[in-house]
Amino acid sequence: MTLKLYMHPLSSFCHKVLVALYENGTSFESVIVDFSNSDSRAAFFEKSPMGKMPVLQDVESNVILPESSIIIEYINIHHPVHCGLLPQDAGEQLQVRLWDRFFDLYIHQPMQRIVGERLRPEGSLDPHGVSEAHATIDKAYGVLEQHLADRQWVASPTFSMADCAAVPALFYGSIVHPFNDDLRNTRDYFERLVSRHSVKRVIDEARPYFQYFPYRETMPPRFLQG
Ligand SMILES: N[C@@H](CCC(=O)N[C@@H](CS)C(=O)NCC(=O)O)C(=O)O
Repeated sequence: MTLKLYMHPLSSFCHKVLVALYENGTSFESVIVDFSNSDSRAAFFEKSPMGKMPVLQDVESNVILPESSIIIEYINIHHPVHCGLLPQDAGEQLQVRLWDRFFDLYIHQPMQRIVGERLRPEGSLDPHGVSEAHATIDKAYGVLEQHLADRQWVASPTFSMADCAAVPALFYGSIVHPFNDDLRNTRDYFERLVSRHSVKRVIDEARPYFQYFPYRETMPPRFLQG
């Protein structure tokens, strides 16, 4: 198999790339990284010096790439099957990249900050950082709600890389910072996302691992039970 994805089924940034791979119909081998296993960890750090997943390895062309957005762009260029995750038009591409950044920076990373707090030892808690993260997500949900008023997908007429970025940001984001009743467009958009085959498949594959998610007690039963 020419493409290997180093990943973990619970990892939110891996979900973003998995959605893209399933949407595109790309064949790949997944290699599960286990940070608790020293051999798996050491082998992974050789490929990803920052220790962040996902990482894509293209064995045939000897390319190793971290960063979810860059991996999706690489697949779009070098392994297109059904791809359309980045539109042809340069102006539309910018919109896709803009909204991809929006989800990663203003919802996904603050969500990680909130989840990470539950993994910190007693003396290292940072409630101020957590409340800043909640405030950032709150602001971002407001911006998204307005933007989605007349759109089916967030950045282009068809499902794009920006929607791939939206999936884990809103999936885990809605658990740690639920949508309030005013966010109708955002709720409807989220339902459109989770009803796609690619997204259902990612959630199905993650389900056995949801028991390890620090906020599992607030996960909606429909995702826990399938
Ligand atoms: N900017 C990176 C973020 C990747 C990232 O934060 N990955 C998390 C898993 S969702 C990770 O590897 N965390 C391990 C760690 O920080 O030790 C991307 O887009 O791929």
